[in-house]
Amino acid sequence: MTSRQQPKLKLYYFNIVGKGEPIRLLCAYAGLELEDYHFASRQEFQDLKANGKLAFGQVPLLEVDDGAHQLVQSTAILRYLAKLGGLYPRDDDILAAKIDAALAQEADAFTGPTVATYTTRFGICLEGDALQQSKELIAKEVIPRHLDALEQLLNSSSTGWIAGTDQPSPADFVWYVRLALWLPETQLPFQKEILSFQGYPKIKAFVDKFASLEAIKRYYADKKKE
Ligand SMILES: N[C@@H](CCC(=O)N[C@@H](CS)C(=O)NCC(=O)O)C(=O)O
Repeated sequence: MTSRQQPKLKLYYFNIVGKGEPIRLLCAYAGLELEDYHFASRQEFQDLKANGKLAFGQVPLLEVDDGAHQLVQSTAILRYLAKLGGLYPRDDDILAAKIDAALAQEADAFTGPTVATYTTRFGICLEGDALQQSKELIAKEVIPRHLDALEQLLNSSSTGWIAGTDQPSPADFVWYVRLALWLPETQLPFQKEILSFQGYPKIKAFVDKFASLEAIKRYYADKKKE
């Protein structure tokens, strides 16, 4: 898509992977021009919040056409961008529901790790042994259970993409970032077999296939030069 055809897009987020990276990667893959704005400080984010620009007080925020629209919630943003870029079906409700389910499943899978990492944000008072015990349960039981389910899903995909789409869908961008970029950085006590997807050949193939996409390789090569 050329810049003349597409709305003007500006992403506001921190200079971290988090919820911003799937958005950046989807734009890179779909050829959507995106201004990737990083807050210079936490105060700048707090100011944006105080100005009422963030519907739920959270980022990422995608500003469309110089403030004509302010979109929040990363999965809503991803679906919007994927529609612009031809990566989300507009006339196949069943396929769309499968993509949505894979997106929702990612959120379910990573609720535990997210809460255990950012306890106070969620009003959870776990600490000490109780927190450690939770982290171990998440790393040894919860995430492996979700990976088993993802492995099954990929096993039934004829394309190697999670929802069986011909091209990567928003679900693939979200899962890739979680599996390949977020998981290895967490402080949860994962066994090294999990982090290298041993016993999950389809997940390993998915991660490798995604990382080998020309647009994704180019995106990271360009980033290195910055
Ligand atoms: N479900 C939301 C979660 C967004 C979220 O948790 N954003 C964090 C940053 S990664 C945030 O804005 N936190 C508010 C804060 O730090 O005060 C999404 O997917 O966009």
